[in-house]
Order: sequence, then structure tokens, then C-alpha cells
Amino acid sequence: MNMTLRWFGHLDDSVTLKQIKQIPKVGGIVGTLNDLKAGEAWPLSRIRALHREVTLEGFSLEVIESVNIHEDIKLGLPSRDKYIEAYIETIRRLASVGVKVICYNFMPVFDWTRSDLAKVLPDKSTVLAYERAKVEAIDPNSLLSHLTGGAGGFSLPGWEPERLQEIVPLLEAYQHITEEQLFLNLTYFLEKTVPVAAECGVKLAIHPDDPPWPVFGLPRIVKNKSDLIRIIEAVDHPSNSLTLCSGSLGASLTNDLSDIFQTFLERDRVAFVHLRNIRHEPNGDFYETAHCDEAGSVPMTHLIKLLSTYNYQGFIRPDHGRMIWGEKARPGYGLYDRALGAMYIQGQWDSFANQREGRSEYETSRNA
Ligand code: DNO
Ligand code: MN
Repeated sequence: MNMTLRWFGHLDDSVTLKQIKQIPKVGGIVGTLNDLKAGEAWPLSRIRALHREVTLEGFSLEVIESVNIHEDIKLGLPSRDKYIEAYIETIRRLASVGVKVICYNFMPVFDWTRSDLAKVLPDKSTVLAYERAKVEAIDPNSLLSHLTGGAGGFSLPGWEPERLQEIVPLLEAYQHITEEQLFLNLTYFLEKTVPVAAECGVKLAIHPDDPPWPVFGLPRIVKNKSDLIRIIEAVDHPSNSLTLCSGSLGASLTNDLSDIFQTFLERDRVAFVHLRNIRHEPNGDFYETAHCDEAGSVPMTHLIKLLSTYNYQGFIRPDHGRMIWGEKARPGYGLYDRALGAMYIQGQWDSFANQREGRSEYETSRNA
């Protein structure tokens, strides 16, 4: 496996490449051009500059997260073709600097949904949390008036006022889109893009919905094992691949993470893995935790063992971490806890690799 860390670029990330370089075993950066709007073809000059910046620090740039999908593609509007053309151009340009995996999601309107970006845990670390009642109290029919500050209106993280103007008509447009239609629109997108990705040696890796159930009445189609099977079979090619995210899929108690990881590793359709842990509360809330087994309900060690057993050769990154030691950073993307996560994952990985190859830990350290 290739251990990576997500980095949002020097303008958008308080964490520096030099800091990441001090985390043992992190060999690759998961990069992005965060300021570009969905639907734009990424300029080659920007891609090259990012590549140069990352490789100069001694990292590879083989994974991009995310190249966002324009809403017209998800809505299946006639204008989707021009946005798909731009996406195809971006795939080709990324491939030209050696990118191998493009992670994306197909969630309408909103990316991940949380109701608290800084829930305080007993040890005073803070984490992202989802309070079910708070989110469900927002009736989809009144979401528009909530967003525009109508009766009882309030705001959740990520609903920036400057996005409101575009969000309101979008929410209206989605009122006519069923899950079936959204799936057909994803298939249309994949039919056009996967052949190009295949030709360029790139894997498109869809990220699961977060949380994996419909939120605010919007359709969601990347929630569970059967959704994932349907997606990979819609265009049956290794370039139509998956990002398995333990925290996103694990938020639903009906998802059997062990079975999901095994199923898609077996079928060789896992290009990227996000590992993070979450804890469920009896009332349906969940919050993110440290990466180790005891901290939450995700069987982290078991998942790492599965990846090792299948001799997983793709990319892994520790996903969202807690905010600890007074760090101020993008919610979920501080340096410290993700570094701890990377080391936890790497430690487990090394130990399983030793077992698999019949080496003792003593031999490994002597050979180092
Ligand atoms: C949550 C994160 C997501 C993810 C994007 C991918 O689990 O990994 O923010 O990066 O949804 O497009
Ligand atoms: Mn994730």
C-alpha cells in the first residue's frame, strides 16, 4: 500500500509539506486545486505547478481529491455534456503528470454533512459530529426558508451565505430527481469518462455519501454494498473504481464494513482507502474519534488486516482527525491527529506484513 496524506495547497492549508515530510512512511500527497469551480477544466499550468511543488518536497502526486462534479451532470441537464468534456480534459491533464487515482463524490448540493464542527470530547480534543435530531428537524420542504433565514431558520456548517444564491435554485431542481434518475446520470457520466480514464491509466474512485443516507430530502446513491456493486457494474472496468471510506460507510449501522472491504478487494475495485473511526450514540448521533480500535465502532485493525491479506497495492490515507494540542486547522484536517492516525495504520500494516511473510519483528528491525 501507499500511505498518503491529504493537503489542500499552500494557500488553503495551515499544514505545510515540510511538516508532513516528518511523518514517517507518508510517501504521497493527495492533492487538489481547491479554488477551482466544479465544471472547469483544470489548467495544465496549475496542475504542473502543484506537481512541481509536491515532488520538490520528495512526495509523489498520484492521487487527486476531489475533482468535483458539476451539478448539471448530477441533474442530467443538457449542459452536462460540456461539463463532462471539461472533466475528461482534466483527467487527461492530470494523467500527463502521473496521477493514477481521481477521487470524487456524487452527492447532490452538499458534500459531507455535520451539525457540529468542534464537539468537545472528555479529553478536550474536538471533533466533527452529526446530531441526527438536529439535522432531521430540518424538514426538506422548509429547507429553502431555513436557508434564506425564514421562520426558525438556522445555519449548519458549510452553508456559507455566498453559496445561498446558487443553493436555492439547486434545491428546487433536485425536487424532481429520484435516486433512480441520479443513478442514471452517474452511469451517463461514467460511460463517457471511464474509457478515457482507462486509456490514460487513471482510476476514477467514487467516495461514499457522508452520511450514507438521504439528507434534507436529497437523493443519495452511494450508501451501501448494493449501491457500490451497482456502480462498479454500470461500467464494468477497473478504471471505474471505489474509494472505501470507513468513517462514511461506517456511519450506517446496517453497513458491514468487513464484508464491504472484502467484497471489493476481492473484485479488485478499490483504488483508494480512507481510514477513520467514529463512535455511535444510542440516539443515532455519531462523532469522529481517534483512529485506534478502542476509540470508536469501526474495526480498524480488522480492516487493515483485510487490506494486508489481499496485498492491497493502492493508496491509503488517514481521514479526518481530531483537533488536539491546541492546533488550529481546517476541521478534520489538522496535522497532529492525522499523523498519529498514519502511524497507527502503518504500525498495524507492518505487523500484519511480518506475520504474512513469516518474519519476526526482530528480523525486520535488524534488516532496516
Ligand atoms: C469524508 C471526506 C470527504 C471526501 C469527499 C470526496 O469522509 O473524505 O470530504 O473527501 O467527499 O469527494
Ligand atoms: Mn472519506
